[in-house]
Amino acid sequence: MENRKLQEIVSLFDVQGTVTNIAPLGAGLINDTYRIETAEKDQPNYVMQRVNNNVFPDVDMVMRNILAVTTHIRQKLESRGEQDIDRKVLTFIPLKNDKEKYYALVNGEYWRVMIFIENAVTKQAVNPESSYAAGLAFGEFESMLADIPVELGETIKDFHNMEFRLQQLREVIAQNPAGRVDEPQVQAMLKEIDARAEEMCKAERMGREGILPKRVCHCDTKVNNMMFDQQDNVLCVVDLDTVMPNFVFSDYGDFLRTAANFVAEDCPDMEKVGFNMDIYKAFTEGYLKSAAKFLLPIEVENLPYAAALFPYMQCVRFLWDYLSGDKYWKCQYPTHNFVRADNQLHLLFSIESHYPEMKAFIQQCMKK
Ligand code: GN1
Ligand code: MG
Repeated sequence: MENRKLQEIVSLFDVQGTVTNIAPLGAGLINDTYRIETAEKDQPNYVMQRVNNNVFPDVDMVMRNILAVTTHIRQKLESRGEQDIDRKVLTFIPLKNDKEKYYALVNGEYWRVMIFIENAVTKQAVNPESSYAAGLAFGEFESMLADIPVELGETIKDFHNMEFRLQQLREVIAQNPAGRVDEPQVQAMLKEIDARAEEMCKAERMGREGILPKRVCHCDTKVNNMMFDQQDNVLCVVDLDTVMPNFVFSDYGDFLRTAANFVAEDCPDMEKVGFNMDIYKAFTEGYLKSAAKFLLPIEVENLPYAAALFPYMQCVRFLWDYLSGDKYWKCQYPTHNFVRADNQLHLLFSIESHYPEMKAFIQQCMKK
């Protein structure tokens, strides 16, 4: 996008200092992100983002959620006497002419600005040490938000609702818009999906029975949604658009889905797909260290289920997109979505084979 236009948009926000440079930042697939540099040494640099309104239909709700969450975390950090708070929680900047408003609507596009966290890095992959740190950080994030005084909105409706995702799949099977339903590999995959459908929807059932609560969760707990300092300590959790009430399984399960697979989620070599128990153990230990104090027994007991649920759900979602004709995820080749779905199914197989070991490890952590 043109620099002049970006300059105009930044100028709507209450930023301090003189803007000297604007350059694209990162490689996010959903939002467009820019780094805003200011001249003065004692003024912060900023990050400016265009929020993807197709994925997030209610940007006002997204920003209300984010403000509630960052304000609450900031208060917690202050009351604990933490130093360097601007690097430990995101700081959003209001508009110049409306200090209550944290986004600008310009020509139908939604923009927001936050302080750039200096000397921080993101990671694309974890080792057991950073996985432990990530577990601690996401558990701590949920723990700090356990007593948030406002009810957050659901920024993507039914985002991690397994019953809904299966319903979507059934609908696309009935319509068969891409003519792919009868492919033998699709039919074989559907058998595997059906065999587990009942079990995999148990979170929704427990929710209805009133025995499983929803809590404020991050809902996109990827490794690369955390900022680390130069010493590998987690500074803060970022990418807060999907923060919403959900079962805790979301954060635990989706992290492991992305971090504990030996290969990328679209690796076509299914023999290489598998669940890395070292990452699993390190993450689980960190997570339980900060989360055990508020988790209910039913939540702890079902963590292995959560680890299986997310590859299963992602398999269903990728297959749904494959059968829809690849409308949601960008594809590099015609069977890309099917390969992704197959990869997730193989990850699930591997997780299932580790169930007893996973359960034993959780019990061991809970005794500490
Ligand atoms: C999408 O764009 P990205 O990678 O952050 C998706 C996640 C999926 C993921 C699978 C809003 O996330 O739920 O797990 O792709 N986000 C949305 O690659 O649908
Ligand atoms: Mg991200």
